[in-house]
Amino acid sequence: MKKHLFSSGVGLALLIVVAFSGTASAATITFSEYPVGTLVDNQYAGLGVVFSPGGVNGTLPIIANDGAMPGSPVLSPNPPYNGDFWMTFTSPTDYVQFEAGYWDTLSTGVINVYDPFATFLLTATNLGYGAETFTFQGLGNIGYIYFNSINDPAGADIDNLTFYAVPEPSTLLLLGSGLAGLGLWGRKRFKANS
Ligand SMILES: [Ca+2]
Ligand SMILES: [Ca+2]
Repeated sequence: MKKHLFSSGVGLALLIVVAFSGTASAATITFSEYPVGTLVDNQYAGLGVVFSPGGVNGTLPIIANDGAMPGSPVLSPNPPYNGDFWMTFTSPTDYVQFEAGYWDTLSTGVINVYDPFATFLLTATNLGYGAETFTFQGLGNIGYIYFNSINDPAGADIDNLTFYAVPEPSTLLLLGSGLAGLGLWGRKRFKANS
């Protein structure tokens, strides 16, 4: 009887570890993961983001050197650096942050944010010169971000893309059942001891 309780306790502990690793998953992409010159589409799909051409240049973004950006190499429109591209978040995310630049003129960037159903949420632009950090949160789930630097002199690119995955319903369910099971286990153990 005691052995059975112990093994079920280990099982529950494993369940909970899995659930928490799901809730805490964050990804930061520095674009040093692949060589300069790489055209990027689904290389980062495992982390939850894929890239596709925008409507201006119609080309995939490219990993490029940009000596004006502190974290070079960067992800640039192609050909560098004037153009546009899309980011698609394939797992639900409610927090996205990246650096963008180098901005030579105010308000030339066009950064549009959409939910997973492609409903427009907001548009942002550069409020300063140089490298600027953009953070999108509190908007609900984010599905798509459109980046366009065509109107900035010598263009602009992005770097250090960070996003957090929202726990999926199945993960929450797992966490819930794990906690409920733990409660049951505690009660059983209390009974056994008394
Ligand atoms: Ca970088
Ligand atoms: Ca520029």
